[in-house]
Amino acid sequence: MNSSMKSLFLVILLLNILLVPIGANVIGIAEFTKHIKGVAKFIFDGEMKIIVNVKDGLDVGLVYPFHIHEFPVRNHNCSTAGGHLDPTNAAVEGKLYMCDPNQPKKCEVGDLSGKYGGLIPNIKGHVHKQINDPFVKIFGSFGIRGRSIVIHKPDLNKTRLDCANIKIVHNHKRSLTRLI
Ligand SMILES: [Cu+2]
Repeated sequence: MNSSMKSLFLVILLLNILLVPIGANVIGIAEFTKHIKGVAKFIFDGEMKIIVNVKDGLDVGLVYPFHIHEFPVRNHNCSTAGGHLDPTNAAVEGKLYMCDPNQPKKCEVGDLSGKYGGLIPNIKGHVHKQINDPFVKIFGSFGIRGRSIVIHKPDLNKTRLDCANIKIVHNHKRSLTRLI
């Protein structure tokens, strides 16, 4: 092995040491690309941490509802995402559903803005919101796998402004095997 190869190996080793701890627990990513430029990251550290970053597409002065929806989005059509993720049947058909943020357990699991408030753009139109949610899981009926995120307009019709599928990040085996 010549010296340039040795130094290359050293760089790769260093990069591994530096990068693995930072990204190790990111287990899901949803990227908004159509009307909104932004990303939602899911990090599992005993509890689900959800980080939403929006760079463009939201108006200052409005509060945008957002949820985990039951189905993945097909053909960029947000109506294919179905309803909110609600494995506990918190919303009963024919009854008015209201989420009390003081009793998040009684809310729909996917009702993130009901439990923790909507997305509020700052003066630049950017959003950085971080949530710790004890109910959202990775797999199964409470899981993010195979789901999507929908950001709604704050109007009466709850228009679906944009949506993105949650992709499970498979290259972080260490954090995944620990959880299964
Ligand atoms: Cu929704």
